[in-house]
Amino acid sequence: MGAKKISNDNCEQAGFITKLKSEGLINFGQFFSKETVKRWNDLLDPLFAGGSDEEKSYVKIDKLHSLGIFNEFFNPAMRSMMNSIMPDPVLLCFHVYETGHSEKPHVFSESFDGWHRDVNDLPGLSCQDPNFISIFVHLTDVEYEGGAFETIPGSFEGPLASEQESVRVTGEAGTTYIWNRCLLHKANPNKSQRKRRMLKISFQHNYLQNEHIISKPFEDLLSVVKASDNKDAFLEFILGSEHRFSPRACTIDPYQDFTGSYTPFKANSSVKIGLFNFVKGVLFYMRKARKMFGP
Ligand SMILES: O=C(O)CCC(=O)C(=O)O
Ligand SMILES: [Fe+2]
Repeated sequence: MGAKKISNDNCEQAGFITKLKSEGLINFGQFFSKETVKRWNDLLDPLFAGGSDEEKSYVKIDKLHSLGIFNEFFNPAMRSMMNSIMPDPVLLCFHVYETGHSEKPHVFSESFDGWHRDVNDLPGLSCQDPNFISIFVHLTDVEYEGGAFETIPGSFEGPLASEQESVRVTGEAGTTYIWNRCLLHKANPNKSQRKRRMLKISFQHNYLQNEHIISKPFEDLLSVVKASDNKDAFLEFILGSEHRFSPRACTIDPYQDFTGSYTPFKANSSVKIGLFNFVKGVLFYMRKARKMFGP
């Protein structure tokens, strides 16, 4: 796929974008049919079998691909919905997880009762714009006390305050919604006896730093998809095929040749890194490399 120019044109044509910008949350209802969800669950059941009632467990992207769920998820409606949000979506998460009975939220339970934002500081980007998106698909019915995801519409910035109105997303299996990861949100404790099974995907612009897309599971899957007989440029792109040069690869076309005049700077200094900062830098990259390539 060639370089694409980043533009908001397709965003403006899609009616739900205005709502997504103001509230940060859109419910698409039964995006996937009951039959589809049942088929996916039949494939997933054996992989989730066993484990205690409290346990949290995952089926990861490679497995979901080999089961056919990955390809089926990206149906034409899903592709056009994602492309309406941004022209250059790249994944950072695609997995199914189950959360069992618990008195505490399964993430960030130590902070403000589980309330958190996934992304805070976006130099140069507006939090309200849909730059960091997650899609959730309930694979089990989720009731109010069944570990429902909760968020505060419009809470892109500013502190958490008591009495703010929030939405707990309940709904039958197949319920699909998208939300801006800059919103304040939490996972409620699952007080029911049923495990909550959720399909989660997250995506963001190709040009943004993305450590996930350069991790082994994603890179391995990109190779598999590239080797497939059915060439699929969309799947290759969302798996980072254009993200190859650095974590900050940019696919924006140059506007035009710059013709204005400028004065080159003359070197008048040099970089000096003290031993302390050098060692700190080395340790930082060693830790990062271990995280990326380690066991
Ligand atoms: O599992 C949930 O309901 C929410 C988890 C969460 O905080 C997230 O996916 O960012
Ligand atoms: Fe989160």
